[in-house]
Amino acid sequence: MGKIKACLFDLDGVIVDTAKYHYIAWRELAKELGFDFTEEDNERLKGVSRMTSLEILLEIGGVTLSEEEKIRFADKKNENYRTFILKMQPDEILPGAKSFLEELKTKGIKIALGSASKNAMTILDRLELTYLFEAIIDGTKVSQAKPDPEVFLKGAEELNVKPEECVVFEDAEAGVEAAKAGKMKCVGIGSTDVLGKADIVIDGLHQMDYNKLLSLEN
Ligand code: B16
Ligand code: MG
Repeated sequence: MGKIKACLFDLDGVIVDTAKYHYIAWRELAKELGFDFTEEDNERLKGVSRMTSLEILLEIGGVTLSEEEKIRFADKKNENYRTFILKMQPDEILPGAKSFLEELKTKGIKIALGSASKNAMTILDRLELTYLFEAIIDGTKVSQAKPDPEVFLKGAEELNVKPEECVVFEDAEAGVEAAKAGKMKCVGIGSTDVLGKADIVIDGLHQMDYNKLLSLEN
């Protein structure tokens, strides 16, 4: 690759753990529909869009709904989920995330968000991180879900950099695939078993710094 000019970050699982709030809200919906939804089931929803998440949930419960009902239930889940994220505090930022973003800023590396969430702006505001992002590509701005590279390609475009100059940080397999499909370098956050296609895999952004980033140029 060329010189690294930008870093693109997924939100849930990379900068903050919103999965726990998604889980509570989906579990309540499942309960209302008459079935159990476990934490293990919730793993399947990470990085997946809201409507696809609902489809997976309904498949688990063996429930069929009309399109109209699906929209109503997805809205209901989102309203419940928002009561949690509206109470989020900056101390919920995952370890090392803010200091790494700040370090990138001082080194002149551009920063974008590339998330499936339609609530990304609210979350970044609650965490007081919005000012660090030059571009925010979220679920309201894309038509193709990861593993399609659209979300990251749009991020590169808004930052005015080439895909080859970007490094993506992702916790979901589909996100790693999206980065690779977009010809970007990728740092996986989580386990090598799931994120084996990433260039390197780390436990979290606390294990990342500018020098380690530059080592990806080679
Ligand atoms: P919303 P990411 C994803 O965030 C979550 O991992 C996924 O569980 C959620 O369904 C999706 O956002 C959509 O979220 O309902 O807020 O639009 O990992 O892409 O930052
Ligand atoms: Mg994620």
